[in-house]
Amino acid sequence: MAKSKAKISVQRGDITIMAVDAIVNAANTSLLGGGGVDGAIHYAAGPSLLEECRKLGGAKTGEAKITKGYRLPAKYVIHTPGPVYGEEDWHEAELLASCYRESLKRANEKGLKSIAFPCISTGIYGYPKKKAAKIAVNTVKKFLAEEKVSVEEVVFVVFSAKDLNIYRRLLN
Ligand code: AR6
Repeated sequence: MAKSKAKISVQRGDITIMAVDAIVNAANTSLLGGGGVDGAIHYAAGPSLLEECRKLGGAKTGEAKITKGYRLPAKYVIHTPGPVYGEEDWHEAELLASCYRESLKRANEKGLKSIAFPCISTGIYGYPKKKAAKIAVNTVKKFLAEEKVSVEEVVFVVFSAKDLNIYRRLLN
């Protein structure tokens, strides 16, 4: 039975402008920035974000670590390195699910209420969009139903029209 009445939605746009408690960053294991959404988040947050990230000592694929949001409207950034599609010895799905689960755990530990996710691993890391979206939606729903959660709102922030359609279908 679902314990949570959290609202899950999708919206198209730039995750860096989201005024939520935490935005999730599709990072790499160095946690020291990169291209794609990672680059956009570091650019918008300013150099203090990188300074804090340097102290984290990286993260393994599927883990998640939290920092402040600095100049972002979001209070926190949760950094999670997604799997590189085709290079994780068939553990891609498991690792991608772990990214969503671990990110929600970090949000919960701080008692956060709202969190926005990008489509982790579906850009530079090549994860097929539909497969990734199914994992994202199922993992979030399962987490919200099983765990005692502070999170009340989850937003999937997609960049492409294709992802918007995929998520709309999965959430309806
Ligand atoms: N807001 C929301 N979504 C975005 C934004 C944005 N501002 N910019 C891109 N996306 P990617 P990955 C979408 O490549 O595949 C970095 O170099 C994008 O369209 O950012 O997990 C890291 O440092 C796609 O749907 O992340 C790693 O080295 C999704 O975000 C590597 O890329 C993820 O694309 C991680 O690759």
